[in-house]
Amino acid sequence: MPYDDLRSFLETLDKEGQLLRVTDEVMPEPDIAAAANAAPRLGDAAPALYFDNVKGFTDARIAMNVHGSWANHALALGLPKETGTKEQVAEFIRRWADFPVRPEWRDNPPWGRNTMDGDEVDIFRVLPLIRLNDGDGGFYIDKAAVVSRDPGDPQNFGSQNVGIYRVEVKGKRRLALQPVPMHDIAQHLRKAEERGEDLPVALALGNDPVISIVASTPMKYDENEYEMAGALRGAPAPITRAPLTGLPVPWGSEVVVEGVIEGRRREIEGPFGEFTGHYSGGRKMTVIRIDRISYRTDPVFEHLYLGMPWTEIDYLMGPNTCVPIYQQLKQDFPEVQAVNAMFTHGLVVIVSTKKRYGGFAKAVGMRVLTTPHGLGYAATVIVVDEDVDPFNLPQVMWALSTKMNPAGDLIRIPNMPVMELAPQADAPGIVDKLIIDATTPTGSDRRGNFSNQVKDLPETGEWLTRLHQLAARR
Ligand SMILES: [Mn+2]
Repeated sequence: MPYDDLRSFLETLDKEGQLLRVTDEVMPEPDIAAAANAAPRLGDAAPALYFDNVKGFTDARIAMNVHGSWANHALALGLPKETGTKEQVAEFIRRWADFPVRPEWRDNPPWGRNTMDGDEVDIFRVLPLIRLNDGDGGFYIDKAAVVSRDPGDPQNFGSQNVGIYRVEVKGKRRLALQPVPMHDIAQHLRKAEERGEDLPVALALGNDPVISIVASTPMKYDENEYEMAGALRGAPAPITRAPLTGLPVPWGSEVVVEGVIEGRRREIEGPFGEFTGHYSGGRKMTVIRIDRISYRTDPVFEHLYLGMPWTEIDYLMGPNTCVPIYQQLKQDFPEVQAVNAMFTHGLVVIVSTKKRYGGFAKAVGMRVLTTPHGLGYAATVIVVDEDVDPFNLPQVMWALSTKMNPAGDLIRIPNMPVMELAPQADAPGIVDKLIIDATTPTGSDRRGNFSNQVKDLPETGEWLTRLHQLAARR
């Protein structure tokens, strides 16, 4: 059953025992971020956190860690909370086939009831802002769906974009936003600046959980995120027009912030503790002028802690990073079996594949590096045989231990693009990339001694079932 907004999802999490209400009074800092930092360590069924008794605020409602466990991620997709990681990725792949599903336009969004315009805009009166990591340069908004359109092709629904970017609060009506050059909003901004224009944007906060998933999915430039949300939800995504900019925004959001990225203006933003487990320093970033805020009468501030993995962001961006790379590889290489790009947003990618001929696995590894996401993220690609499960790390380690000979299996490609946040890059944005071929050589590639691989005994599968049954009866 799809959710039309954050609240109905929080209700389901509550019913499923996946929402922990912290009712004791807490300090805004460091308690809320520290609790969200700790929450995923409760394991695969870690709950979301809900705070409404925050010292110094009379009217704060803050939801943290909403996507921060495999159980919550499963519920977001409408799956039973026990659904395993691999099964969730497999189901994601199946639903991807339904793309595109046209959204449903609705009127009277619940966030239309309260507004602030122009000089009366004060974001501090709407959001109970808190800092996340102790070295952050300020308050951040890091889970908003940011909507923009291509200024050269404004009517094209496909090239309209919904993405999550880091946003720093700089003042009552000023924000800073980081557009990574590999992301769609950077292309929109470049076109606007070439025309000497500002870029209108809408930031939707507090959303149906599938909106956050599609907004952080590396889709192709002309693929529309709402049409993917419809495929993942199994029902059209409810959207509406933002009143000032006319941009398509989720109907069910808690808060919608509208304004413009001011063309050709940059100001210092940061530092910010990032998903890489490292801080970015202060850098010159784009500036948003807020012209209007619309919000529900009792808005819930949905926020996300990130830092040393694993945190909520690793669950949020896990399956949705694997699936597009899998789909894109599969178009040219149907031999590809599975892709695990869940580590640090795919800075490492593990691919299992059958091989057509000698050298094939290396070619598959090269292709990963030129997928839209691979260009900016994949720094290391590990390729394994089709009988190795990329989600089973002991199996991957076995392949690395026994199949990989550095003499012929390490391919290093110098001076490749990577997002500037990658800490290992010496000059930010440029890194050497590595393909590790941990597959069994085949065809004309005759290296190594692999003729006698031990196989499972034929009866092992039968015994696994039998042992499960015996163990369950104990
Ligand atoms: Mn896009």
